[in-house]
Amino acid sequence: MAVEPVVYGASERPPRGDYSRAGADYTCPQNYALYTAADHDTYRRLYERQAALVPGRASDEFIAALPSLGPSDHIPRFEQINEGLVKATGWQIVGVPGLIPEVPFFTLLANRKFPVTDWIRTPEEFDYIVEPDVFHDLFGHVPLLFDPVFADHMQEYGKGGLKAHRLGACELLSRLYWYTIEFGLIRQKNGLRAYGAGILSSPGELQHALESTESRRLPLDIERVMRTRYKIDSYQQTYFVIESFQELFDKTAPDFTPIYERVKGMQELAADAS
Ligand code: HBI
Ligand code: FE
Repeated sequence: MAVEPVVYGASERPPRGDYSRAGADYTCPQNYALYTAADHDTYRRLYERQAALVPGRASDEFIAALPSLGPSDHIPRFEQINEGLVKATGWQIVGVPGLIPEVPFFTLLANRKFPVTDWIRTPEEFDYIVEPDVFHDLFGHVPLLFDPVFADHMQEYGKGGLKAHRLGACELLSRLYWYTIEFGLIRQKNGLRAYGAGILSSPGELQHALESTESRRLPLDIERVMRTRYKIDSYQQTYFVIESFQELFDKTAPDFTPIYERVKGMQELAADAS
């Protein structure tokens, strides 16, 4: 069954990836034969650059789990990562042709399946790409799925997303995803660290998020997050900080219905609101 591709955020470009490969749940097997030597080399170079930057900047749990991605000199096979991941937290990664609509996305998360785009950026896009590619998803998102508390949060987020869809609150909930799972910061014993995938997979933002004096860093406040707009193609002007993944799990466990109602009646905040 051919499924409609989806365009994410404000990117005008048509979505990348071959959606004719996707099933009704939008997943597709990792097309390993698709990768060229240049693709494997792009992955190797991206991994090498980020792995040199994450010590002292990424959360302890990320550093501990990074080796679970397996070899760094070529694009790993998803089923090899899954051998360790399923044992660790019951999660598995599944191939997708790219960004997928919110309900299939939330449904996969609610079933402990993380969608990983299976194509990789071109060498010309080495420094920046709008859509998530296999490097962003594997390097940015997958290591923390090995952490039990974070893994539980991700499944609850998926369940919450299906509820938000029923309530017409997906935009509000996507801000929570953006300011935590994509661009979240955590204060740990050795200092401020990044846990958001968008930061961890970006050389520039990994330094900007922790060192920039222009950006503001606020304690995680769900209502404030849901009021705050975000930009998808520039460094964040606001970061939200947690003290532990348990805090993230606890703060996002309650039923958000009353928060959605309150926030809908409030003034939205710009990404750089003080
Ligand atoms: N699809 N493959 C993929 N990966 C994502 O991270 C993703 C998505 N679709 C929608 C989406 N993220 C965001 O809208 C979330 O806030 C739901
Ligand atoms: Fe992402």
